[in-house]
Amino acid sequence: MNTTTRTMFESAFAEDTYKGLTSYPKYLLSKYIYDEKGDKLFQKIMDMPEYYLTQCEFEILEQNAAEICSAFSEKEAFDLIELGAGDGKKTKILLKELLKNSDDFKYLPIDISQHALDELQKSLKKELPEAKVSPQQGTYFKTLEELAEYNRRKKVILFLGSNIGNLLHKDAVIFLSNIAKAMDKDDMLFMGFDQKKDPKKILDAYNDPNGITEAFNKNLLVRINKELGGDFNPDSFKHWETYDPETGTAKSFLVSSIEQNVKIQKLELEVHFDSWESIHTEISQKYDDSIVKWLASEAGLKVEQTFTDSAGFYKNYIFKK
Ligand code: AVJ
Repeated sequence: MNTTTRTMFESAFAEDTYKGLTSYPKYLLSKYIYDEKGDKLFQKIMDMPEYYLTQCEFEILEQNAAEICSAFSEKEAFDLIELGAGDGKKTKILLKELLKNSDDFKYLPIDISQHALDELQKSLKKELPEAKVSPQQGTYFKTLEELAEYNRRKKVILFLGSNIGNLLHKDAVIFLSNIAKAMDKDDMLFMGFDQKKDPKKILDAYNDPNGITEAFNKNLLVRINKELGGDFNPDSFKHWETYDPETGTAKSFLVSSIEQNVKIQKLELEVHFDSWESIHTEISQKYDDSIVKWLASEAGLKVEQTFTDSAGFYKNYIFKK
């Protein structure tokens, strides 16, 4: 049986896993890392000293909160729409600043997870009770589209954390174009992009000595075992990170250290691994100004303003149509 004759799958996860493990070279999609355990491991990653991205973006927001917020609005009412709510730790810096200036805005976090939205709303009620919050459960683009349709207020869209880095450039352009479609002339997009830097610094961020990133990467195998009846032995795979300074692409792999067969019951599949055969699991793209400018122009957007941290490791850009 191969991918073309197999059409019935119990879920997108099952189908994508089947496709990835029957391809050559093998791959799995990084979006499936994030179940409950994957979310917790990513929280831990953000607390690691090696994972500089979080601290850098935090520093940018703290140091430039006033300037960023004054760019967002010249006293007209607006909606602050965030793609991927998370725990809101970084966004709260901006919310505080906006409240300080008694700007007329409403905060609309969009997330697929109702649980994440509930937690965020609870913490905002406690910490920033004056903020007007209207959580939107759903996928980014569908929700954005709906918001754009019925809403005449100015929109400022936030997409933090260099999450765009999981996309190849052609998909990043599609992603940005979809956002641009929901934007009017005065609307803004505020986004984080991790920058090209010393390759060693990048490799260390994705290969910590405590094995947290390894566990995060291997959570794909753990999840296949749990949800699809797989019998992967995660210990027989090695976490491996590469960075190409020319393209700016960091890649994560799981490499089978032995020749082995893995059964995945619910896919009715047995997967053969040669020794040292790889599974590609994630890309974490790094950028520079010219790549960002090019991506933006392909999507019909223009870079308006740029903010960076003291080390110049990370940048946040404001885009307009
Ligand atoms: C959440 C996609 C921004 O690629 O830096 C962290 C995920 N992977 N460590 C990134 C991740 C390994 C992260 N993003």
